[in-house]
Amino acid sequence: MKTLLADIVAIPVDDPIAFTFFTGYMAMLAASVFFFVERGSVEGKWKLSLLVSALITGIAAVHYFYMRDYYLATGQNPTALRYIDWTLTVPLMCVEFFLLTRPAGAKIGLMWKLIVASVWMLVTGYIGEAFTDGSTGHSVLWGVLSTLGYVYVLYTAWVGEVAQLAKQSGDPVVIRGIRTLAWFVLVGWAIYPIGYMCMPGGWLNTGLGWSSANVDLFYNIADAINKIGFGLVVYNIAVSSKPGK
Ligand SMILES: *C/C=C(C)/C=C/C=C(C)/C=C/C1=C(C)CCCC1(C)C
Repeated sequence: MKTLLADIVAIPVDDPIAFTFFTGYMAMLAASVFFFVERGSVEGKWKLSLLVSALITGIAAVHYFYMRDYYLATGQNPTALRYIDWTLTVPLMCVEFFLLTRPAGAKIGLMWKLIVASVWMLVTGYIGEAFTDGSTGHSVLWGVLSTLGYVYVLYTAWVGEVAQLAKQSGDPVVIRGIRTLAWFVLVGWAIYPIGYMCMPGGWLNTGLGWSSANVDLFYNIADAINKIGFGLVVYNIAVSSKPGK
C-alpha cells in the first residue's frame, strides 16, 4: 500500500498552478483528439492545417504530463521542459500561417522567416530565464532581445506578408481567420512576457512583489488560450471557407 501511494500524484486543492497544469493537460489532449478526428471531414486543402493543429496540442499535452509531475515533485518551474515544448509548438504555429496563406501564393521563405524569428524569441527568452542571476539587468536584457522576435511575428501577421496574402486570397473567411490569429498573437501571446516578468529580478517581481511561482500560472493560462484557440480558428476556416482551389 505504501509503495502504491507513493506513486500517486495528488493535486493539492489550494494550488492553482498544479490545477492549471492538470487542466491544461486534459484540455490539450482533448483538443488533439478533436482536431485529428475532424481532419477526416474537412476539404483536402485544409487537412494538413488540421493535422498541424493536432500536433501542436498533442506535443503540448505530452509536455504538460511531464511538467505537472516535475512541478508537483519539486515545486520548481519546469523551465527546460517548457521551452522544449515551445520550441516545437511555436514554429508549428508559424507553419499554420504559411499553410493558410499558401493557396493565396505564400512562398516557403515566409515560413522560414517566421520560424527564425520565433526561435530567436524563444532562445533568448530561455537564456533570460534559465541562466538568470536574479538581477533585473539580466531579465530586461534578454526580455528585450526576445521581444524583437515577437514584434517581427506580430508585424508579419498584422501588416506584413501574412496580412497581405490573406487579402489577396479574396476569401472573406480566410481574411477574417487570419485577422483572428493576428489578435491571438497580439493579445494571447502578450500574456507570456507578463509571466516572464514575475521571475526573480523581473519587473513585476521586484516592482509589484509578484512571486516567481506565478510564471507558470501565466504560461499555463496562455498556452491553453493560444494553442487550443489557434487550432479552433484554423478549424473554423476549414469548415466555413468556400470550396475549391
Ligand atoms: C504555445 C506556446 C506559445 C504560443 C508561446 C509563446 C511564447 C511567447 C510569445 C514568449 C515571449 C517572450 C517574450 C516576448 C519576452 C520575454 C520572454 C518570452 C519568451 C516569455
